[in-house]
Amino acid sequence: MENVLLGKKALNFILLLFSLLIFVNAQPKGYIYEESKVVNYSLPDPLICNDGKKVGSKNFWNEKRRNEILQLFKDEVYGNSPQKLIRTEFEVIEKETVALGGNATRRQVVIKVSNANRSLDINLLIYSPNGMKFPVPAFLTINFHGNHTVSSDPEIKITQSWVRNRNGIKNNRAREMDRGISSSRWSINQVIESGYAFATFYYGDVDPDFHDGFKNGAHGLFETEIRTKRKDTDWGSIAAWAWGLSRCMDYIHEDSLFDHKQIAIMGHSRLGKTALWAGAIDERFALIISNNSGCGGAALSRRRFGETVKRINTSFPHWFCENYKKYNANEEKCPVDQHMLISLAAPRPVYIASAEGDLWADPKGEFLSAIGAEPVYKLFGYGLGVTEQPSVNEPVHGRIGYHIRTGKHDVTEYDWEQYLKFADKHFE
Ligand code: GTR
Repeated sequence: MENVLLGKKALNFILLLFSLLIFVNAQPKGYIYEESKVVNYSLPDPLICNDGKKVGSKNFWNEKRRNEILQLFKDEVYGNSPQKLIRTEFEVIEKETVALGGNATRRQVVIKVSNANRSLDINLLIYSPNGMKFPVPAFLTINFHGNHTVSSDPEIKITQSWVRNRNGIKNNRAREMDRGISSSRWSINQVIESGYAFATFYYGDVDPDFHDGFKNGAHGLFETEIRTKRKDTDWGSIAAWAWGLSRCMDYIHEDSLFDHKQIAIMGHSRLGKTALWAGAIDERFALIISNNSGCGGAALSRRRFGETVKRINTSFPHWFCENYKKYNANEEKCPVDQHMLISLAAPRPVYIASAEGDLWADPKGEFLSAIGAEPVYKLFGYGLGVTEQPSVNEPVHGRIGYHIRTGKHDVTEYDWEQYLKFADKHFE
């Protein structure tokens, strides 16, 4: 018996070593993955104004400091999105009251945004729970590969927008055979069963994710402006995707299906960065969820743990504004760090989710951002509820929610279970 137990232990140990090896190799080389190698840094104080005044009340925060921080993020990190009001039309192009085995009603809506002779179509897919009293709260999400990939439902329209060449796609066109390939990331049935509507759109409808000098997508829509040269403070792609979330919210506000005061937004990875920025600039979003958003999202940049500002600006030169490149290997000169992005969500509930195997996104740095944002939440009488990073799979659901789960960079059923509990708790 003892031998069997010993054998089992040895096997588990070998398996652990093996998965550690795979995991270590999966992270790009030459970056920091150990806490002992993190440089000393000090964070800018979200409660000290540009003129040195200390914020002591929520009114002072709302009237002065919040705007200062927001403007710093616009000018130095994500860029300023156009304020111009342009024409937005909505058309429900399809509706089926017996979807997802009868539990839901499906709607597909085209949001057409026009400026002069240019226009852009955002395709919003909505499932709403059947047999519920309306209006209902909802999760508005942004997806990576097209609406047809979030579920195997054969009626979902296939995107006509540019898609990444991956898994055998060669011509940047979406394929019929990819229906449902990302469904493990979207617990749509659980969302519906919990009494929420689920809405999603494809990020490539808003801005194709490659650097074309800001000609296509939402940037291209504003090309007709007199401006010929982009400014260093102009919006990048993350700001464009966030702008797309706001255009979907414009539609949601017109539709009596939705409880307009209970709309949560959620995104993963680069789209988790997007969800945080959208929540900062558009206060209509009542709850904000960042899944494994990492560098330029929830993680503190000054730690230089995993992905760095220099690396992200080099791999993805179109995501942020030009000014952000000033902070390549120079993070301490940036007037903001990402805890201040989280603070812009206050006093709304915000959730930061990390994964143990996602060192590239710096789970500890994501947690420390939550801690760094807490003084702002405290002005409103709210907090996170812990002072140390919780153990894996031990979520905390204060007004700031946080968990680190086992597993890799991904969205899982476990993540969705937490988001649903968190929304249940905070959407009374
Ligand atoms: C990675 C990038 C991350 C994260 C991720 C994703 O390549 O380094 O910042 O955004 O992509 O969006 O999947």
